[in-house]
Amino acid sequence: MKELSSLQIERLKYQPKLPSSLAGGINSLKLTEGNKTECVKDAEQIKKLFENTYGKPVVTFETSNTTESAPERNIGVILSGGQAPGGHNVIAGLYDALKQSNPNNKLFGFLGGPSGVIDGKYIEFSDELINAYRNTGGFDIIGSGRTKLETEEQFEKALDNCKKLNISGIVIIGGDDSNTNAAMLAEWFVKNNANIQVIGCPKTIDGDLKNDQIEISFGFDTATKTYAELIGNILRDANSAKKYWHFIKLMGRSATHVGLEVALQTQPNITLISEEVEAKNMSLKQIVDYMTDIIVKRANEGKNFGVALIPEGLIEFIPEMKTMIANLNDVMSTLEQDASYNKLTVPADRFNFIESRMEKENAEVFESLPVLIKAQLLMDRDPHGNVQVSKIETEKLLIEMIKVRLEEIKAQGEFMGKFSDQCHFFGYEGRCAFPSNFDADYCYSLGYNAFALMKFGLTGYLSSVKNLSAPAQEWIAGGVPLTMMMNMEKRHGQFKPVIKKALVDLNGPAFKILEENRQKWAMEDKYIFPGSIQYFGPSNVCDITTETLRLENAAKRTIAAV
Ligand code: FBP
Repeated sequence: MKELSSLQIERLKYQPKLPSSLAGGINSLKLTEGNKTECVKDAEQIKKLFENTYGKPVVTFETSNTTESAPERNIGVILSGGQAPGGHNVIAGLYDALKQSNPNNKLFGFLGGPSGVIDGKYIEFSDELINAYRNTGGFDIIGSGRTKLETEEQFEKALDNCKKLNISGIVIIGGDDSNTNAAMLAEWFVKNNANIQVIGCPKTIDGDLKNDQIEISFGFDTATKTYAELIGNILRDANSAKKYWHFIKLMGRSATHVGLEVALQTQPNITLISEEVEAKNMSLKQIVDYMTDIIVKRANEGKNFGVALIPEGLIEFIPEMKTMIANLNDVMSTLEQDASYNKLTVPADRFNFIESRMEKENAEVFESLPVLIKAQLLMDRDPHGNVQVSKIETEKLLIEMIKVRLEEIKAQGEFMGKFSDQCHFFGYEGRCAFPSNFDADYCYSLGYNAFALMKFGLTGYLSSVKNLSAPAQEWIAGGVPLTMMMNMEKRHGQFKPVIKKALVDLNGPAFKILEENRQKWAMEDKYIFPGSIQYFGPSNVCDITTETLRLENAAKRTIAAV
């Protein structure tokens, strides 16, 4: 019986590339400090909440000519939130740096996400375990979870468990919510003289943890390449059979970075961008009209087929829905304790009860939705207070509304075609793929660099590796204070400090390409078929990163040159 596939065997042997500033060795580094930093918004409140970790400088590493010996230390690591390709390589990079620094150092992995450090569930990594997971997808080496770290009791338990293991640093690998956890924990440890550093690593396939300092979150490259391959295959199927409209919902939570990137890679007929819907104040009816118009025009040219990309978080960006969901969240945050609500078992009674507590206009919007969508909107929020958009079937809502609209147009004699739909949801398919060479290298560098930040005594920082559209050797390694990315937002009905999500920039070069071309792509079938991720072969096939990053970095270079 075979235990590993040929690809698994070959990927285990891959040696990820490091930036040359780190490649000289972990004990031969020099740190340069930049200017002090400010948070993105709500500075007064954030400063007060992060008295000890606020305002630190951005830092960068260079190779130094001297080599220093390093004292022995134990470090913990947590994988947090949704899976993203490359997580295992962050741990491998961290492990290699730590062992290079001092072979007696130990790395502990907390199991099942942040709850592992609270409950004291952990494993100690060995060479054998790490070697079995190098360059693999998934988070299964220690598992992940979405527990929010915020209470005094949780922090105390975390401290106790770290003390038992003599841990002096924790690396939290996560997205915006998980790195908010990292910032909270870092601040609490300093305030309580715990002598435990906390460093975050930017993970999420959603691509929404980025800013001037963080060019891309890891996993975005591999996930979008995986979806682009699948969409390319569907485009070819649609173009071969010529009988279906494929509606593809794409993961990405609130932001549409995933949708935009795969649209640039595949050029489908329709791509909805949530951020544009919000900016243009488009109602659900206007979105339906926009899509129907393209379906009718194509049908009138004999093309009863096409592919439409729908962002997972669309519903939260349609203005009337957004206001309604905010109101619904407030109402729902009071329901747990409400005996008269909790005794209701029939969905319709629950809907009526909730509507009676909502503001009139919002209640009307909620009331107008199909039962399926209403029920999906009432599902539990995640521990960070987010609506679980992956469970809301927006694509089905749109299809139902488009069918009604097509009937109306047919009655007026302006639509003679057919509309036959197929629904897909691409999300989980991409989150655990074998990391692309880019993600394998980037993640390994992030992990290695996280230990470098610890070596210099920093805490409350996010591991940062920049200049990512250049070859790996030219990447710039350093760190960014987590508080720099924070602002106050309403969660579970209360204002909390959180890392601000980066949404699609409608003035950015990636969106501009979509905007300039989408009319042509809607009608002329300029499909691109990217094929599957390649790991072995020419560098221009295997090592390239996303279109979004390429375009954004090219634009930055142009601005810098002026
Ligand atoms: P993170 O923000 O934790 O990286 O998770 C991203 C994501 O994959 C979203 O795109 C999606 O909405 C969500 O996780 C799904 O969550 P779950 O894995 O709990 O179903």
